[in-house]
Order: sequence, then C-alpha cells, then structure tokens
Amino acid sequence: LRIANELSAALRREEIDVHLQPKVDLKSGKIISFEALARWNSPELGSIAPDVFIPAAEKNGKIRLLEQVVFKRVLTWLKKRKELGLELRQVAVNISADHFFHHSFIPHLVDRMAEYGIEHKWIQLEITERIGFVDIETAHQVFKKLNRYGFTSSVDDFGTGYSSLSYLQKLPVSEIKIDRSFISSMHEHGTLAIVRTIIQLAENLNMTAVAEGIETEQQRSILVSLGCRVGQGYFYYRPMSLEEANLL
Ligand code: G
Ligand code: G
Ligand code: MN
Ligand code: NA
Repeated sequence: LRIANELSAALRREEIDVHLQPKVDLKSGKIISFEALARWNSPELGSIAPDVFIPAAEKNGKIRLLEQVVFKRVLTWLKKRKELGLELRQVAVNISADHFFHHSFIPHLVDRMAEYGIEHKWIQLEITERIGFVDIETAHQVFKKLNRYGFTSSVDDFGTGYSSLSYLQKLPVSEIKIDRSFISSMHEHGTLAIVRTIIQLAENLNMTAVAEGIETEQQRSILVSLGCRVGQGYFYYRPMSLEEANLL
C-alpha cells in the first residue's frame, strides 16, 4: 500500500526515469535499437525494482499513466537527439495488457508522436506474451492498426505464456523475444531444442528472433550457430541512462 501511494505521487510529479538497453547484431556487435525500461528512485523509499513497482502499478490502475510517462521520456530523448543533429534510434517501449487493450492507446500514441514531431517508425511496442492474447481477435486488430500507422511490434517474454504456437502465426508482429530463462539454461538439451525451434519459427514467419539475457560469449556463439541474429544482455550492455546512451 505504501508503494502504491508513493507511486501515485511519483507519477503525478512524473518522477519515473527511463533506462535504455541496446538490442545488438550478434555477428557485428553493432547496436540496432534500444528497449526502454522504467526506473523508480523514490525520495521516500529509495530505489525500487521494476519487478515490484510494475505489478503494483498494474494492480492499482496506474500502469497506463506510468507507461505514458516512460513514453514521454523516450520522445523527449529522441527529439533532443534530432535537435542535436544526432541520428535517431528506434526505441521499444513495454506496453501492459491494460494499456494495449485500452481504447485510447493508439490515439494517444499518435497524438504524442505528432506533438514531439517524431516519425512512427522510430517507436516499437513490446507486448508480453503473458497477457495470453486471450482476446486474440482484438489483439489482432490492435496490432494491425499499429502496423497501418507505421509502428512495429514485438512479442516479449516469448515461451513463458500459455498460448499455442499457432496463434503466433496470426499475429501481425515483426519480432519475437526469446525469454531470458531459456537463454540462461541453453546448456540443457531440452532447452536448446526449444530455442532452436523458436528461432526457426520466427524465420518461417518472417519475424526477427531476439534473444534476451545473453550473458556469455558461449551463449552468443550458440545463438549465432542457431541462426539468431539479434540479442540483448549484460554480455553486451546493461540498461543505461539516456545520457549514457547518447555516448554510444
Ligand atoms: O527493467 P528490468 O530492468 O528489471 O525490468 C523488469 C521487468 O519490468 C521486465 O519484465 C520489464 O519488461 C518490465 N518493465 C520495465 N519497464 C516497463 C514498462 O514501462 N512497462 C511494463 N509493462 N513493463 C516494464
Ligand atoms: O521482460 P523484460 O524483457 O522487458 O526484461 C528486461 C529485464 O531483463 C530488465 O530487468 C533488464 O534489466 C533485465 N536484463 C537485461 N539483460 C539481462 C541479462 O543479461 N541478464 C539478466 N539476468 N537480466 C537482464
Ligand atoms: Mn521487454
Ligand atoms: Na522479457
């Protein structure tokens, strides 16, 4: 409850920070894009982990507001890069189920993009597979609409939900992210087979497979041998401040 109250106050003051973690080309090591991750350093409670405040925000109905603050931070960063004459980078923002299915999700997104003068192609939306895509028809419509507007979408935490593989084929998304629990246990035979299968599935569906949580050179080289081209993880970069990301 303490956390929920402080979080509401922090959101009113827009005290949520954003860190960026690069998505990297596994062969060349070059940065392809970034993922935005919310950070909260409360003057009252200290630094609180997203694993704690994201679920809290989901429970007390603040997650949409939180993600709108994150989104504004990202757009401010992009706008500033533009003004400085730096090249723009694509940034993926995480979108919760509540937010994704909310009627004002896309209109709000489009309004903000116009307000900051950023082309839609610079923003990617990451939606966790754990939302289950229970309402597959509605999810389909939302993804299609995002595509028509020129946004790209990604299915996050792939493999941890309970959806069948056949649903994926119907989703108009361009990327799937292999959950880091699979990457960390790739030394196990069964897990390796799962990772290989997801990479092949992505390839067959013309999607990019992104491996999350790469921590070692060995994991990197196994993924490359399986045909995976993009990844993220401490082996390359930890999430960093917006200022640090400008130095890359
Ligand atoms: O950021 P890590 O650094 O600890 O993030 C922990 C979890 O919080 C991850 O699953 C990440 O996707 C999630 N997360 C971070 N920022 C956001 C956000 O803005 N919205 C949602 N829904 N999840 C987020
Ligand atoms: O679920 P979401 O994918 O969006 O998760 C991002 C989370 O994963 C963040 O908490 C981020 O800090 C964390 N993360 C990113 N790279 C690594 C890594 O290589 N190892 C571990 N253990 N966590 C990572
Ligand atoms: Mn994510
Ligand atoms: Na994930």
